[in-house]
Order: sequence, then C-alpha cells, then structure tokens
Amino acid sequence: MRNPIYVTQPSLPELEEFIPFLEQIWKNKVLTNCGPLHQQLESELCDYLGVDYISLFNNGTIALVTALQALNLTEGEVITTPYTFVATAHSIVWNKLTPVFVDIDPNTSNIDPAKVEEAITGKTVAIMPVHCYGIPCDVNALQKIANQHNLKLIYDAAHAFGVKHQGQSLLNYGDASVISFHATKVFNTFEGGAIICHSAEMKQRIDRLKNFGIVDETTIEDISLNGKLSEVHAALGLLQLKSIDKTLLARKNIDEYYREQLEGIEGIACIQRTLAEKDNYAYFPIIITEPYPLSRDELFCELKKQNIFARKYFYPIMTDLEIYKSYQRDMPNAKNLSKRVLCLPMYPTLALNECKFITDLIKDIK
Ligand code: T4K
Repeated sequence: MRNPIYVTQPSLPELEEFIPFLEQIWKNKVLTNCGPLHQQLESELCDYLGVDYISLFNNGTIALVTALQALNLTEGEVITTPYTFVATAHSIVWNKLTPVFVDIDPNTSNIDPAKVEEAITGKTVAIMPVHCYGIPCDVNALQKIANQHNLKLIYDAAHAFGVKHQGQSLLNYGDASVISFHATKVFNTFEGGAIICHSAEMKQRIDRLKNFGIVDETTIEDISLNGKLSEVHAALGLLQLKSIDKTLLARKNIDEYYREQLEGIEGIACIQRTLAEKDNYAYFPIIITEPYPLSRDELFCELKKQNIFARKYFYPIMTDLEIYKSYQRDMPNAKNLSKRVLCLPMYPTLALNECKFITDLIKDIK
C-alpha cells in the first residue's frame, strides 16, 4: 500500500534555520506578551500583505471572537454563511450574538449578498462572510449593504492569506478581517491567526483585548481573553514568510495540473478561482454530480481505500449540526454543494505524480 496522502501537509522550513531563533529566545528570555519577534512579524506581515494594521493571535478562532468584541457588538443578529468551518458560527455565539445563516452563491461558495439583504431585521448588527477556499466574496455588494443598513462587516478570511482582489489585499475590505495561521493553512505558525484592521486606535483596542483587557498594572477595562501569539510561533512565522512566494507558486502548479487532468470527466467540476487577481490556491474542491458513476461519499471511500484522504470541506453545513439546528432556514445552494464537494489533497510538497495517481483513480472509475 502506498504512503497516505492527506488533504494537506504543513509547509515547514529547514529545522536548522529555526535553531538560531530558538537560541535568541533562550538568550533574551522573552517568551510571549508581544516580544521582539512578535513585533517583527507584525511589521513584516503588514509589508508582505499590503495592510496597515495587524494584530497577531494564538489562533483564528480567538481572533474572530475578539474582532466582534472590538467592534462593540454585544447583542443582536449577525448574518453569516452556513457553508464554513464551525469556528465562524462559534465566534458569534461566544459573544452572545445570534447567528442568522443565509444561503450561498453556488458558483463562488460564498454568501449571497441578495440573501443577506433579505435577512436584515431591526436586530441585525453585523455581517460575517467567509472568503471560502480563499475565493473573494462579493466585497462591493456586501460593503454597500453594510453602509446602507449601518452594519459592521467582519470577514472571516481564515483561508485568504496573500489573496489580492481589485488592486489590493483582500484583507483590507470590511471593518476587520480575520486570518488563520493554523498548521493546515497556506501560511502557518503551527497555530496562529490575526486581525487586520484600519486604524491605530482599533489596533490598540484589539491588542488590549487579546491581553485580558489589561490597560496597565492596576487597570483592566474589558472582560476578554488571552489571545497572544508566543515568540516561538512568531519566529516560525518570520521563517515561513521567507519562502511564501515559493509555496504559493507550488500550489498554483498543482491547481493547474489538477484542472488539466480532470477536464472532460463528466460529472466532475472544479470550482472556479478566477475572481482574485492574485490567488493563494488554498484548497482544491471538486464538485461531483451525475453522470459521474459514484456519489461524493462513494468517491471519498474509494480514494480512502487507496490511502488518499480527501476531505468534505464543508459538510455538514452549520444548520445541519445538532448544535445549530434551531437556526435552520432554507438554504438549497449550501446544502447541495455540501453534499457534492470533495477537497482533494493540496499542499506545496505534493508531487505531480501523486496528483496523477489521484486524478487517474477518479478518471478510471466506471
Ligand atoms: N474560519 C474558517 C473558515 C476556518 O476554516 C477555520 C479553520 C477557522 C475559522 C478557525 O481558525 P483556527 O482557529 O483553526 O486558526 C482543520 C483545521 O483544524 C482548521 O484550522 C481549519 N479551519 C479547518 C478547515 O480544517 P480538521 O479537523 O479538518 O483538521 P485535521 O486535524 O483533520 O487536519 C487535516 C489534515 O491535515 C490531516 O488529515 C493531516 C494534515 N495535518 C493536520 C495537522 C493539524 C498535518 O499534516 N499536520 C498537522 O499538524 O480542521
């Protein structure tokens, strides 16, 4: 049996390159609480991503929770997508806000602005869309709706590291964007995340919120969490940044190869990624429909038998989970995509002959 191929594998620098960073940390004994490596990473990320203010976090989920708090959202409804990872919805509920799930545009897998508009009530306070798979949401339509109804717009941009759209970083849209640096993401710091915001005052508030709400030794102004990224994680981020362009290029090559190989197989469609002017190729979702001889679940099992571990991102949709069932609404597009989607392995060190093995398997099924 061949070695397992997982949906992703984290990019890592050479271990020897990491040692000098560890020596520096051991020497100066600053391990966390926004030390020098943390500050350096914030500054280098601002330059690389083309954003003005970034606050690092220990993961994307705490960053989402904190972004809502930073915008003073304490009660009301937040319109969001059901086609996402649970962290999006969890962050809303953790803030004692009510998630209102609306359907997606099946072509992009992102929230449908028309459905957002329909769902606005007197209680709506914010919209939290997700740039699913790193594909840009309809940011112009969403901003227009947010402006018209005086709503906050917070993007869950967990998948969107490095994506450029309409001449700038995708992370610059909305009141804030939240990114994840988890091991499974395009850019990882083992665990990690960040909030991108648009003013020094907001960054200062976010930095305070991620440090228990501490203002000074005797003043604590908010009941908030510990969201800080350690120096070891920041050190890894600094190293990862050195090879990010190579990483993105390798992903692009795999994306192109898969598309070429899968073209013309009846019932297999690749999700289009033509919206961004600079893409990050974060995931490779395919959509399985008739007349392909297998259902999505059957293909998932066939691949598994060959040690290929594709993933059903995102199945089930949020409102089909017991914990979110009470928020059920009519969402045919999200349900349909969720039943048919399969994310194929996608990571920079995945060899093209491994991709060929996967696409041949898909092709040869009768
Ligand atoms: N918003 C959205 C839209 C998100 O997708 C996510 C996270 C968040 C917010 C929250 O951000 P964080 O708080 O995580 O920073 C994974 C990730 O754990 C999660 O970060 C990610 N989204 C989600 C889409 O996928 P699982 O349960 O699928 O992960 P797991 O452990 O099964 O990993 C998948 C494969 O990756 C494994 O089969 C093998 C490989 N892998 C994984 C890890 C963790 C490795 O090779 N090494 C590793 O260290 O959730």
